Amino acid sequence: MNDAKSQIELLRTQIRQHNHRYYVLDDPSVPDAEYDRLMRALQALEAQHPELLTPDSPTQRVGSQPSSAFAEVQHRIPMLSLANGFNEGDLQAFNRRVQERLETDSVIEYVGEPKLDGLAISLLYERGQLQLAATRGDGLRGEDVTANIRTIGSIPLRLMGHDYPQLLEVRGEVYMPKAGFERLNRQQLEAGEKTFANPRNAAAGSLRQLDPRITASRPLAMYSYGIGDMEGDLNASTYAEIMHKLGQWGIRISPEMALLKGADECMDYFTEIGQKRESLGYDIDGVVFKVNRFDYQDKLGFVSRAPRWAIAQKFPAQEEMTVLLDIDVQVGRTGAITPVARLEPVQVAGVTVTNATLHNEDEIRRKDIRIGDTVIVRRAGDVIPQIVGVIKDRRPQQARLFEMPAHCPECGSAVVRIEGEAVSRCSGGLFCPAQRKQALFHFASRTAMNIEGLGKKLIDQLVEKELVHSPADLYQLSLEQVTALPRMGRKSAENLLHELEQSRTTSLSAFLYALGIREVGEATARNLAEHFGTLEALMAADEESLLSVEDVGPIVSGHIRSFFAEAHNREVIQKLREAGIHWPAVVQRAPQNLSLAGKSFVLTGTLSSMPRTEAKKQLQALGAKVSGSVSKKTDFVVVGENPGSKADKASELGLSLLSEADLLTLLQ
Ligand code: I6G
Repeated sequence: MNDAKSQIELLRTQIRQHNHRYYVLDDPSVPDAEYDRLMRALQALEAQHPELLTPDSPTQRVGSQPSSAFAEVQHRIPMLSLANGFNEGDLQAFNRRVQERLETDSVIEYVGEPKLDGLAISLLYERGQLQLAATRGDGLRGEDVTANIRTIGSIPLRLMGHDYPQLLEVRGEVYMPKAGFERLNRQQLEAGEKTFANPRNAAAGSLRQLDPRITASRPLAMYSYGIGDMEGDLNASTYAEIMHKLGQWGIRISPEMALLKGADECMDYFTEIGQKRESLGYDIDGVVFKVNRFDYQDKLGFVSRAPRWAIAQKFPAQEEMTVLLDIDVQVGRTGAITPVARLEPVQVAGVTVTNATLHNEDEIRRKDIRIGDTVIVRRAGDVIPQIVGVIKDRRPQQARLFEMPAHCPECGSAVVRIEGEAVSRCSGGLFCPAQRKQALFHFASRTAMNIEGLGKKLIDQLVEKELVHSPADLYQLSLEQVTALPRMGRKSAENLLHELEQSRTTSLSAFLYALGIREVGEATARNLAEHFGTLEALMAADEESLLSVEDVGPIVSGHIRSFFAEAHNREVIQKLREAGIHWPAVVQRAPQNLSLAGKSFVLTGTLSSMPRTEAKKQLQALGAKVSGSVSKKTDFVVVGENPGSKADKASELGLSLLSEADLLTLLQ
């Protein structure tokens, strides 16, 4: 019995340590299989000795049954809100107010942290055990979501160490990482369930589930931003010290937290976090600055339920409302017809947005978007603006449903939708000028034939004047023809012909990519070139040999075969080669001789010893495959400084993470 007790305690300690490394430090210490073994051993022992079961056991995260409602919780100390700042003036004014109230001219020390776009939460620990978790609610009363919060891996059921106060209320923000959000929405779509408009809604919806088993299946996480009530000794005189202690007790705190002197350093930090925003792996809507010293915080006090010692400096909103004026369609390179929303112009994150992609017909139906609706537009970083939802209350009576046109608006060919595919396509192929223009634009792009100066406008003119029908025609253009184009000087025409001349020397992989075969991106083109060595061998390849190429499955092999089976495509290739397009012989590698053959890598974050492109080249030279996205097939993720969401995803999938030092050892 005593033996079982100590064995159970040992297993619990080990599992808690692994949880801490995995969820809190983002630094897994054992493979998933080992973790699962420990968990199963603990479950088995607890089943044999139910009298030894305790609520803080790592096996007890999903213990409770669905409830019919959440109980109300009165907060021991109100959960306040924060004053907002929207520009540098607001931040400078905040700093001046702080100095004036403190009657000092000295530089004030602040702590800066990203402000997560999630839900505020209060966690009550008594003698180190998690007793109660409540949402913010109206700040005075929230909802008891303890059963759900217990399912979140990054929230400890029991604090680490011994020097924590008897009673400690930890406050923080529960959020859903962007990678987890994308995955959840994909799963929801596949299951025919409703998708979430953004990670915040997904986090809120997941936390307010009456069945904790559903919450347990959702990728939620938490960062703490301070404490509420407390009984016992804390021995801290600054916010930074408290946050450090919380970290030691196993609570997750932001790795971006920084000590800053005065408003100018705060402003620099705000700019820095703004630049990092897209790569953080979770949504943030600003930066919070807090006066670090507690004696100063006490002296500053509160005004209308917000502390005078803190400010939330906001980024420009990424979501705004506007009216959907109409839906047009655009024809892409492969004939895909994409509905595009025409919007009443609206400023989103500092840019005027007039169009947004609507992806496909199903997406419009699923979101129940109608022409005339008031919609929510989201623009994040470089991402094309999206319509995330409709405000149904504002739907006018005359709002209309969208209908996919039966004929291509560019060439009049029939629009077809293959069963099982979400995309509708123009059946006009390269007879459709829109497809031709897009194909030429792709052919000329930097990572394809790299024909500088051959942009969209020039391609439009060449196609409309019927000078160019296929990429091969580009190489037949004369100086007179190009000079005669509107707004084209002799010098520019000469430059274009020079660029075309230069592009005649290329590589097999760039040429394959330039052909624009469906779903053959740069990496697949490279794999095909290395595998087959010559264009002739690839053109003659049967399905079996295509399937043996890395990254090529039945769909891609089907696209490749039907591309080369098309007489018109073979003719264009022939003409291109006659026009002098050539490449050096491809050195086919013997993968079995290479130390990293068959291993797949993903690089994330900044490397200090070399650019990522160089690391990629060196890994590929050793036979490794370097991919841009993390999946179950990834063997190693190399994590540099300030890694992006790929590192989060890799941790979630339990993949092996390598540091830059590990990478250098491998390359040597
Ligand atoms: O809602 C919040 C987000 C982040 C906060 C907060 C915070 O600090 C990083 N801090 C306080 C003090 C409050 N709300 C009230």
